[in-house]
Amino acid sequence: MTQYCDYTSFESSTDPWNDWVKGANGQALALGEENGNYYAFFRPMGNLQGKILEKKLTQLVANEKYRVSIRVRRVNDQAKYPSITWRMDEIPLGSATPLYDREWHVIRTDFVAKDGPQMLALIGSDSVGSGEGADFWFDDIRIYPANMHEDFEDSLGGIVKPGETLDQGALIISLPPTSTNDVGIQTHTLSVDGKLEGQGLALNRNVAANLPEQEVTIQLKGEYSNVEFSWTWISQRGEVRFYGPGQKLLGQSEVLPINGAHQNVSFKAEQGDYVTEMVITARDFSYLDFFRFS
Ligand SMILES: [Ca+2]
Ligand SMILES: [Ca+2]
Repeated sequence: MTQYCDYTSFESSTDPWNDWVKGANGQALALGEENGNYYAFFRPMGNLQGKILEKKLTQLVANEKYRVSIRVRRVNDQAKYPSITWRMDEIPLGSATPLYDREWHVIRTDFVAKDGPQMLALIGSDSVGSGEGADFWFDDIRIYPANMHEDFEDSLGGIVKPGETLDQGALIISLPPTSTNDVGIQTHTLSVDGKLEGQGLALNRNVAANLPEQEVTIQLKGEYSNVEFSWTWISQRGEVRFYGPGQKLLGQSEVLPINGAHQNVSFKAEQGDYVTEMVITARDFSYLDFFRFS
C-alpha cells in the first residue's frame, strides 16, 4: 500500500496551495518569489492571532507516527515577533515556536495519527511589542511518515521526458530540459532478489549505448536522515549527491561497476541534517528500486 506523504512547495508550476485552505488569519496570504523559489507571506502583514492555514488529512494510518515540517524565516527585526504552532483537531501539537531571526529554519513536529480524517491547522500569534505583525515567510510544508519506503509496486508507471516532472508516491522525479534521454517507471524482464523486483525507476530508459550521461533529480516529499536504495544493471560509473533544505549539499557517493552490477547505496546525514533531494548521475540504462527512508 502506498504510504501517505504530502509536500507543498508553493511553486507556481504546480497547484501552489495544494489543498491548504486559508483560515481567518490567512486571508492576506500571497505568494512571493526569491531566486526562483516561491514561498507564502502576508500582504499586508496585519496581525497574527489565529488560524493561518488548515488541511483535512484523510489518508493517515491510525497509530502510525508522522512528522509535519515547515520552513520559516522572519523578514524584519522589530521588537514584535511571531510564534507558530500546529493543531490537530484543534488540539496543539506541542508548544509554540517563536521566530526570532531572518535565517530560514525548519520546524519539525511529530504526531501519531488517529482513526478517521483529521484536520491539521497552522496557528500563529504575535508577541506584544512594537512593529508590524505577521512578520514571517514560510515554505516547504511536509507531512510524512517517520519511516517510508518506495518500491513502485502501486505505481501507475510513467515516463519523464527532458524538462518534465513526475509525482510518484514518496518521490518527485524530474529531468532538466537539457537531458538527452528519458527515465521511466517500468519492469525489467529479470528480477534481482531484494534489489529490483517488479517495477523500478529506469535511468536512460531503453537506451542501448553506454555513456549517455544523465542527471536525474529526485525530491523526497519527506525529510530523512537515512536513505537507502538499490541500483542495478550498472555498467558505468554513477554518482549520487544528497541535499538538505535550501539546497545544502550534505554528501555524495560514487557507484563503481567494479563493485558489481547490482549494488546498494546508503547515506546517513550528520546529526541534525535531513536529506530532501538527491541528484543522480547515470551513464547507462540501469534501474533504481527499494528506496528506504528513516
Ligand atoms: Ca518553494
Ligand atoms: Ca519494485
